[in-house]
Amino acid sequence: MPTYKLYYFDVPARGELPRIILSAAGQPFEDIRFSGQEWPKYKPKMPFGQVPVLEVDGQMIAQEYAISKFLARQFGFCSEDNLDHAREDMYVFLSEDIYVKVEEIFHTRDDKEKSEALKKKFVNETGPVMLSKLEQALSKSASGYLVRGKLSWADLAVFSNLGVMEFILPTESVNLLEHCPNIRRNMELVRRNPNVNTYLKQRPSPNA
Ligand SMILES: N[C@@H](CCC(=O)N[C@@H](CS)C(=O)NCC(=O)O)C(=O)O
Repeated sequence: MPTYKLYYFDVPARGELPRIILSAAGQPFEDIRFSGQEWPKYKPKMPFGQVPVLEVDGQMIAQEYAISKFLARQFGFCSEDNLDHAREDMYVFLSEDIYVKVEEIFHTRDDKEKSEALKKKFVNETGPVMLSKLEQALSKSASGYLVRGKLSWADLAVFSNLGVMEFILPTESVNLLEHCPNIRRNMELVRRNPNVNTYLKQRPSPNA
């Protein structure tokens, strides 16, 4: 049985999808969280000098989506069918596009004017368009899941990436998701998954 260690800062962000996939699988793992002050101690040990990094039996894997796809395959959250697999990826990377916009707003927070302009554009233009595509896809799903009528890494990625949106832009996210009942239902399905729910209850509160 492989052993898993996940290295990331003590915030959700890019470490959260791997943590959620491991948790959804019911797979015990060492959740190695650190502060910005502690980071220089870890950085030289990471393959690309960045995190998240997954250590599997001593092998270090970098890049959030390489880690997440490996874990999704390992634990049955990826379709074997090539076309369904591409459809899962399509939603994973749509949620990543949303993540990137939100991350940009967060990273420019010290430049109030720039950050506010980016936020305004996201809240009024890009965000609603991207969310509407997801909402449209989910409105056709009887099960509430994105692909194959069952939980896949696409649902977990949406939950994780939109969770970051809710964390960075709490008030704006309530308004953005108000008209997206099917996204809210999808996220609720993931939140109520017993393994995910256990993880969420014991997850340390983020210190962004
Ligand atoms: N494309 C990489 C990006 C990794 C990345 O930007 N990691 C940041 C944290 S989100 C990091 O390690 N920053 C510290 C540093 O670069 O020294 C991924 O998806 O994993």
